[in-house]
Amino acid sequence: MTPTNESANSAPQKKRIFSAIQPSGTITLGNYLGALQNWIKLQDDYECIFALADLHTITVRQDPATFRKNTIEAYALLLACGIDPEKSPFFIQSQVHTHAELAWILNCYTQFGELSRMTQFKDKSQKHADNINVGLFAYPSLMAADILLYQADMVPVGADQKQHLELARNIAERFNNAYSPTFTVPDPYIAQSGARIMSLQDPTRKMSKSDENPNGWIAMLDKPDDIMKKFKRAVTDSEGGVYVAEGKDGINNLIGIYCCVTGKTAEQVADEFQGKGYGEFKTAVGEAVIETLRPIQERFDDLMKNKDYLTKCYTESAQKALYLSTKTLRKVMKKIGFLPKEF
Ligand code: ATP
Ligand code: LTN
Repeated sequence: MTPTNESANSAPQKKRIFSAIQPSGTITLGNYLGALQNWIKLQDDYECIFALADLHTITVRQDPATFRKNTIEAYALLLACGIDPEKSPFFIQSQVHTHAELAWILNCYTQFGELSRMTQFKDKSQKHADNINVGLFAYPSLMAADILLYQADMVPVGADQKQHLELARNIAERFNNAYSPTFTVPDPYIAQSGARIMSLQDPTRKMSKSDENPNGWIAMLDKPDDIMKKFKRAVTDSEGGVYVAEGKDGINNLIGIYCCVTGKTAEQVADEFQGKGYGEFKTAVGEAVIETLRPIQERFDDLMKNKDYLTKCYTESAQKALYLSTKTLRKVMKKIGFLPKEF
C-alpha cells in the first residue's frame, strides 16, 4: 500500500476539542465522573483547550469573595484531577477578552426567538425570578463564542448543554453562509464511557450541587468521614439485592458509581455482592470513592499552597488562548466590515 502524505511525512493532525465548566460552587462527584474524567482521557488523543467559564457564572449574582475563592479552587481542583496545562491550555474565560468581544458580535447574529426557546433560560428565569438579566438570556451566544473562537471540531457536553451546542452550530453556519467559511461547525462529543450520576437522596434526579440537601451530593473535597456518612444514608429500596434492575434507582446509581471508580462491570459487582446486604455494599462504595478522591484531594492541597504555580498555569494558558482566538476574531471583524486596527 502506498503511504499517504500524512502517514509518511507527518502525524495526522489531531482534532481540536474545547470544553468549559463554570466555577459556580463546589465541584461534585457527578461533575467528575460525568465530565471531568472524560476531559482528562481526551488529552492524549485530541488537541484540547479547556476553560473555567467565569463570565457565564455572573449571570447569577455572586458574592465577590466567594466567587474569587470558588474560581481559584475550581482551577486547582481541575489540575489536581489531571488536566495538564502543558498539553492542554486551561484558562480563565474572563482573562481572555476576545470571548466577550465575539459574544457581542454573535448576539447580533442570534435571534431573540432562538434564545427564548432555550430550556436552561426558561428554568433559570423561574429559579431566579428576581434577576432575569440580559446575560442569562444571551448565555448561549457567549458559549458559542467560546467554542467558535478556537475552531473546535468537537465539544464534550452533557445532555443539558446539547441545545446550546446546537445553537452554536446554527450561528456558525449562518455566519459562514452570510460571508464565507469562517467558523468550524462543531460536533457534540459523545463519550464512550461516562455516567449520569444521580442524587443519593432522590435517585430519579441528577446529582447537582444546587440541590438544597447536601446529603444528595458528594463534593470532590468532602472529607472521608462525610463521604462515608452520605453513602450510608443513600436512599435504596426494601428488596435487598445488589444488581441492576428497573425500579431500583438508588442501587442502580450506587452500582454505576462503584463501576466508574473501580472499573468493574455491573455483572462483576452483582457477583461480588451476591447474598450480601446493602450496608456492606454501601461501605464498599464509600471506600472506593474515598480512595479515588484521596490522591486528588492531596494534590489539591499541595496546589493551593503554591499560588505562584497556579498563576503561571492560568496566565500562560490565557496567553496561548488569546493568540489563537485573536486570529478568529480578526477574521470575523474583517468580514463584517470593521476597519482594521492600525496599532
Ligand atoms: P448546577 O447544579 O448549577 O446545575 P451542575 O452540578 O449540574 O450545576 P454544571 O456546571 O451544569 O453542573 O455541569 C458541568 C458538567 O458536569 C456538564 O458537562 C454536566 O453535563 C456534567 N454533570 C453535572 N452533573 C452531572 C451528573 N450528576 N452526572 C454526570 N454529569 C454531570
Ligand atoms: N454552559 C456550560 C459551561 C460552558 C461550556 C462552554 C461548555 C461555557 N462555555 C463552551 C462547553 C463549551 C455549563 O454550564 N456546563
